[in-house]
Amino acid sequence: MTSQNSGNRKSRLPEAPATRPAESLKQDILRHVLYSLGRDTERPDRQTVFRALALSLRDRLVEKWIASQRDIYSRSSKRVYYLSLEFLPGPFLRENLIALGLENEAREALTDMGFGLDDVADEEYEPGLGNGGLGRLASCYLDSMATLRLPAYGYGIHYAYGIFYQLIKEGRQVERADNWLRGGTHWEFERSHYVHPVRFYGQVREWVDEQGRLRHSLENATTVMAMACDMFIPGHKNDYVLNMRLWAAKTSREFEFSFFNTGDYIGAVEEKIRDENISMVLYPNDEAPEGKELRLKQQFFLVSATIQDIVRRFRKKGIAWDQLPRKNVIHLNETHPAVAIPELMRILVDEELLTWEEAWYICVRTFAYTNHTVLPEALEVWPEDLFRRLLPRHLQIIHEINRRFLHDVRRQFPNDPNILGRVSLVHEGESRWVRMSHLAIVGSFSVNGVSAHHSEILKESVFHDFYKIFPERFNNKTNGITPRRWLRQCNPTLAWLITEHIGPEWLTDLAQLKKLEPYVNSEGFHRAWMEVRLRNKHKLAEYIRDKNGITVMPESLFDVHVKRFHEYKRQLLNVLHVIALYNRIRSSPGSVTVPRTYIFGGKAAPGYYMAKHIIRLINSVAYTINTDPRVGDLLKVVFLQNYCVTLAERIIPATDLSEQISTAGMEASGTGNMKFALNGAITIGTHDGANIEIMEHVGNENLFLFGLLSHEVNEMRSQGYNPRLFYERDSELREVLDMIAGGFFSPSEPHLFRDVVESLLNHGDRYMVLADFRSYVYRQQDAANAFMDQAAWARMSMLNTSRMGFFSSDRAVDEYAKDIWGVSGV
Ligand code: GPK
Repeated sequence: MTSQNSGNRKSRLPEAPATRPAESLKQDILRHVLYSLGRDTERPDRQTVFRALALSLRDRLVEKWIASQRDIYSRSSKRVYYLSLEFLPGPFLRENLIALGLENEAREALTDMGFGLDDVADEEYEPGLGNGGLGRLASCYLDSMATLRLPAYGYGIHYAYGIFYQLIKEGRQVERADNWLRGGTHWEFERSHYVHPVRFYGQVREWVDEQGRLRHSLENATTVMAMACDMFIPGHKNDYVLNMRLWAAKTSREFEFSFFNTGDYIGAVEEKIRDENISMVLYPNDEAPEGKELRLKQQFFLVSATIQDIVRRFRKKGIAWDQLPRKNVIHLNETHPAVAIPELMRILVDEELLTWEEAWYICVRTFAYTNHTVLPEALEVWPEDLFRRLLPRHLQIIHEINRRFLHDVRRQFPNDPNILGRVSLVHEGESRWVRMSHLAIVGSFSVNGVSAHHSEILKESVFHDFYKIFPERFNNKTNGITPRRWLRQCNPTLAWLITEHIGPEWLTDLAQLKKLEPYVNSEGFHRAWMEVRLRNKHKLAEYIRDKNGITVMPESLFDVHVKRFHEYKRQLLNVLHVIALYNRIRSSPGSVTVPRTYIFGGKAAPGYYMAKHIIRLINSVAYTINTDPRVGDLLKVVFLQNYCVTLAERIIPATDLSEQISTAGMEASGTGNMKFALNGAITIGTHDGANIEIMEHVGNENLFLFGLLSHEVNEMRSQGYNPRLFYERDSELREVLDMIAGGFFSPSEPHLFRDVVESLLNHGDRYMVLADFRSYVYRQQDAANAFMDQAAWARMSMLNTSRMGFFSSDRAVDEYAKDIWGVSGV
C-alpha cells in the first residue's frame, strides 16, 4: 500500500487493491471514459460506459492477439486464410466477456458505477456485414478456429453500410440505411498507415524481356488503396485471439497529390468518393447475385488486398514458392472470392516469373472451396465483357486455365464431346459468361458441401461432371454453430442449469451434452427445464408487447419461422396453414384446442418482389387474425421487424416449434435449425439439408418431418407437376387460396395478393407449396397434440438439446482442419 493511500483514509473509504479484476476493470473503464472518449467520469451515460467497457476489453484482446501471433510465427505453422465477402458477428460485448472469463467482473464493476450489465450490453449495435446463413457461418467458424487455437485469419470487407435496417410500415418492408459506424468503432483498430494498392481496368501490355520471355503487365490501371481494419476474435478462455481483417477502400496517395496539379479540385474529390465507394455497402441479396460491376469490384478488392497480405507474410520466410501450399491454405467461402485463383496465378507468373505449370501446381494445392447453394439462380456468373473491362489480365488467365483444363477433359472423356460445353469455365451462347463455380472447382484441391444431403446433390447432379473428373476433390463438412453464442450467451439460465448438472466442459466439447440424458427422467430437472423455458417465453412476450403492441400468452405454443425471406424457404406454406387454422376456429369453435403464437421475422432482398409481397401478406393476415374477437387467445400472429443476430438471440431460447420447411433439395444445410434444437425447440421440417442429420441424431420421434423427399420433388417435376390438382382435391386448401385471391386479407385492395396465388396455381408453383400442404397440416396437428402433453414435450425438448452435440462448429472446424486444411492448434 502506498503512503498516499494510507494517508488519505478520511476522505474515502479504503479502496480494494487494484489487482482485483473487477476493480482494475473499473479503473480501465473510467480511464477510457476520460482519456479515450473525453467524457466526465462523474456522470457518464450508458452509451459512454458501453464504449469504455468495449475499449477496456479491446486492450485485453490486443495483448493476447500479439502473443498469439508470436506463437504462430515462432512455430512457423501452416496458416489458414478464410476469405468471405460476409461476416455476421453479432454484438461482441457478451461474447468477449464470456471468452475472457470477465462476465462477473464486468457486472461487479458496472454495479459499482451504478449500471446493470444487461442494460449496458443492450447499447451495442451489431455490425451487419452479412446477409444471413453464409455470413453467420463464417463468424461461428472464426469463433471455433480461435477456440481450437488454429493459426487462422478471417478476411473480409469493412462495409460502411451493412445489411439494411428493416422497418415494417403498414405491413410492408421498408429499408433504411444501416449506419453502423455512426457511434464509432470501439472493437477495431484502423491501420491507416497500412494499405495495399488494388488495380482495376487498364490494358494488358505484352512484351518480351531481355531473357526472351513473354511478359504481361497492366497499363493505365486505376488504383484504389485497401486499408486494414482489424477486429479480434478470442477463443473460449484460452488466451488465444484471432484477427478478422476487414478492408476499407481509400483513395490512392498518388491521386491525392495529383489533383493539386490539375486544378480541378471538386472533380478530384468526386473521383476520391468514387474510389471509396467500393467498400460503401453490402449487397443485400441472398442467393441471387446482383451482377453489378461494383460487386465484382468488391470481390477483387477483397481478394487482391488479401493475397498481397498472404504473399507478404510468406516472403518474410525466404523459402521457395513451391512451399506455399505447405505453409498456407486459402479457403473460399462460396465463389464470391474465387477470383483469388487467377490473382495468385497472375502474381506467380507475371511478377514472380514462375512457369505456368509451376504456378498452377502451387495454386491448385493452395485453394479449397465451400459451396453453399444449389439454386441455379445463385450460381455466380459474370458477363465476359464486364470481366474483360474490369480485370483484363485475369480474364486472359481464366481463358488459359480453361484451355488447358478442356484439353485434359477431352483426353479423359474422348467419347463425350458434350461434356466440354458443360464444364467449360466460360459459358458460350448468345452471350458469354464466366462461371465462377467452375473456376473454383478447377482451381481447388477440395470442394465441399455443407450437409451430407447437399454434398450428395453436388456429386449426383449440380457438379456431376466435375465429380467424374475430380472424384477425390469432393467431400462433405456438415455445418455447425458455436455453443458459446448460441447457448451459453443467448440462453444463460438454460446454460447454467446444464452446467449445474454436467459441469462446464460442454462449452468446448458439445458432445458432453449427452450426459444430460439420464436427467430426462428426473422430475426436478424436468420442472427446472420447463421453468427456464417458460421464463424465456415471458421475456419474449414482453418484447413483443413493447415492439408490436400485441399481447401473447407465454403458455401458448410459440411457433417460430425466422430466416431470410425466399420462396424456397416457404414462409408462404406456413401462412397458408395459419389461415387454415383460422378458418377452423371460425367454422367450428372448439376444433382448435392448442393456443398458438406464430412468430415471423426476416428480411427480403429489396428487389425481390415476391418475397416482399409474402411479408406483406403475413402482416395482413396477422392484422386480420389478431383483431378478430372470435379468435381470442387461440391464435396470434406476430411479425418482428429487423431480424438480425441480436434479435435471434432473443427469439431462439423462447421457441417451442422451429419451422424448417424448405422444398426438399433446396436448403443446402440450414444453421438456424441447429440453433433452435440446441436450445430445446422441436423441429417441424422437411427432409432437407441438415434437418436429415438432426433427425438422425435426435431421433425420428423427437421432431416432425413431413413432405416430399428431394427425389420425389424431381420426379414429380419431370412427370409434369400440376399444382391445380392439389387445389381442386383439397377443399381446405382451396378455401385458403380463394380467400387470399379474393381480397379477404386486403379488403381495401382486393387484388393485392392475387400474384401470390397466381404463382402457385398458374405459374407452376416452383417450390411445390401445394404438393406439401396436406402433409404439413397433418404434421402440424401432430405437433399440437404433442404439445398438449407437456411432460412428453419437455422430454422431447431435453432430448433435442442433449443430442445436438454433433452440430457444434468446433466439430465442423476440426474436420476442416484435419481433412482439408492440414493444420492443428498451436
Ligand atoms: C447460401 F449461397 C448462399 C448464400 O448466398 N447465402 C446463404 O446464406 C446459406 N447461404 C444456405 O442457404 C444455408 O442452407 C446454409 O446453411 C448457409 O448458407 C451456410 O452454409
